[in-house]
Amino acid sequence: MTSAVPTLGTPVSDADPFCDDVLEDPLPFQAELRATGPVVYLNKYDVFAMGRFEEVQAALTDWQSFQSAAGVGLSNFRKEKPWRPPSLLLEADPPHHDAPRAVLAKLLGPREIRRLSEAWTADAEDLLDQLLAKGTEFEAVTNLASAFPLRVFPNAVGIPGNGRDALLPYGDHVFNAFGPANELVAKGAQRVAELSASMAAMCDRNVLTPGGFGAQIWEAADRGDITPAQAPLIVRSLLTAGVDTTVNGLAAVLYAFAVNPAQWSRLRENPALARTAFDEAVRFESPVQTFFRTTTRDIEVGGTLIPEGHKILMFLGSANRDPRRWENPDQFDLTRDPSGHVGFGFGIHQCVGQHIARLEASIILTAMAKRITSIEIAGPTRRHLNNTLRAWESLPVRIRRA
Ligand code: OVV
Repeated sequence: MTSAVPTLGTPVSDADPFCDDVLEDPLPFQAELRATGPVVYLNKYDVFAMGRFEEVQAALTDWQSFQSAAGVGLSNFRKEKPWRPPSLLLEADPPHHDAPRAVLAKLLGPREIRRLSEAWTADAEDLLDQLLAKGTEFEAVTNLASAFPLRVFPNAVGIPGNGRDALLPYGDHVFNAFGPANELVAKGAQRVAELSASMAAMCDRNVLTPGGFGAQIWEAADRGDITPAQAPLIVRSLLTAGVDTTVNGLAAVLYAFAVNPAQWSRLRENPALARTAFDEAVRFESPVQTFFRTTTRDIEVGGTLIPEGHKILMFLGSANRDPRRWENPDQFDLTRDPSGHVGFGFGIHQCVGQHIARLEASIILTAMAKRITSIEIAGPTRRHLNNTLRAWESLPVRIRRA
């Protein structure tokens, strides 16, 4: 392996941000990273890391110097063959990035998706009524945080019933694969051929329901906005980036409320805070913890010269907890303005599905606020370890009905 010689004076760390202990609880590592410096060289992976808000946001903004086309994981696509055909959005830069991005931005825009509100509200109310009819204690990851997105999102894309089981495990593997080739990746690799085949089948024009996002992506190809070869990969992006993320975003907000009962009261008093609550949870937990970039030139950041062609690991979760940017960053607080967090990224690659995510979250939270006076943790919680996601395996909760 070629190793960069970090500039004299650049702090060096031997820590492994992808080891189980850090994935289980990344906050102590991130506090140390921020304290160590604006840029820290990670020996173990030969990458430069950024943990402070200012530098992370600046790097995300400067896509010309910090490219995505060499991959946004540890693997450098200039040197290593990607394990799957690269995403036309996430793993691309202008100009190639722009047409796929424009197609999705239009389809997933705040006005375009309003038409989904009514049906999704009915779905949320039905799901909650059925769940609460069974009792006041339940496991909230399976029964709520996963159940709601899986009920509404695949239908909105227009994918058939069979194959849906692949969505969460495929997404889990993609997010693992952004990290190093550790045990988590090895475990996912066992099923990857089967899961990739299911995903590809769902992106086929012939199976997509008319009127859904998937069919509309193909119609964009008919218009010539994108090529027919691009269409299935753009559907794949929607299905890859749209499920595990929203599931863990919802799990994050449920957990945050369960351990901050005063904030739940605040939401009950003012359900219009549902959107703020979700963004505050995305800041607080940062379901997507990290992404890499690759330098396209020698560039100086915070006194460190980062050589061209190097991988940079940006800690979105750490930036979202940086006390230089946020007052009491470790508090989940509905009175703060969380806008400006980098939990959805920043700049030209900022999450194109964020309006869908906010719509799902605000609908389920609003329906919950009507029905539930309190929510608390009712047993041992369990994290789901992933190289990129801050995820939950199990959240047993006890609620009180209104
Ligand atoms: C943001 C994100 C995560 C994972 C996959 C993709 C995007 C994709 O475009 O495939």
